[in-house]
Amino acid sequence: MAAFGEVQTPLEQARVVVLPVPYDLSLSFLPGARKGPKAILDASVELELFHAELGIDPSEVGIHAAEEVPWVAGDAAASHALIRDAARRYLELGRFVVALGGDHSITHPLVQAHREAVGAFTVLHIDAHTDLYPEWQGSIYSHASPIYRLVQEGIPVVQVGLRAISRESLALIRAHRIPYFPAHRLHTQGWPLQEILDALGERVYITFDFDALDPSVMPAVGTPLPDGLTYREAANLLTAVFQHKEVVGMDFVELSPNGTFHAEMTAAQLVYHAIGCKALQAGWLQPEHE
Ligand SMILES: [Mn+2]
Repeated sequence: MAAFGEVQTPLEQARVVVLPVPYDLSLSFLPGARKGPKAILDASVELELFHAELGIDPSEVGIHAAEEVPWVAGDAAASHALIRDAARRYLELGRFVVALGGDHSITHPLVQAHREAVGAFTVLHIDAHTDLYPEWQGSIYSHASPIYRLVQEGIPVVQVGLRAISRESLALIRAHRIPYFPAHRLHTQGWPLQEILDALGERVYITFDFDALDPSVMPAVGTPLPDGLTYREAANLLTAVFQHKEVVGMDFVELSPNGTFHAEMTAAQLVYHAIGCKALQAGWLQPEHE
């Protein structure tokens, strides 16, 4: 039986559902993100459950690792519908859903499910790439396109950590006035955390592409790029967002295991950190220190 952390909490008693989405049929460069969810779950068993920085044991909220969402070979639309339906099922039960990809295309059906279940929010998109391509290799279901699809649907987006920004993407960012915080700005001018928070609405969905992290800390991604975030920068960003916003859901995508176990541990630790932040924000747990 799969679990996130050492303990599998039954769904009835769990506040958090970790939803594995091993879908990577849209990947353009290096496939392998289908192995991401299992790698994160496997690594999570090694986590220290007490989170000293947060002063809580986030696993005490009750974490249920759900069944993997299946996919339909050769049918991206049908696969995305299965992802949307799986997320909606847990959202309708009032659970906080943490999806593990899988490639970044899964964010579109996940955001759809959250919009239907919990209403409006801003999407905080943390990534090396803009994912603003109208289509890629002929498909709107590509992992290069999910943010474009959200923008087209009028969903507010804030982008953080970008390093690969095409001229076309930049034109789109400007045309739609998307608040964006490229890595070169963060690393030369310092983190404008308040500006990022101000750009977000009161309710936020977080989509975290592991290639937002620097390849030196996160080598196990399909499309690595230098000048990425440190683990601490990513953790601080998540902490700040949870402290000031209501986070309604999140996904962590594009881990493509490559035999470097430390990458999987890093991914599991960051997911666990975010679950802990949610536990504090929701008042599910109280910190043991102040
Ligand atoms: Mn990316």
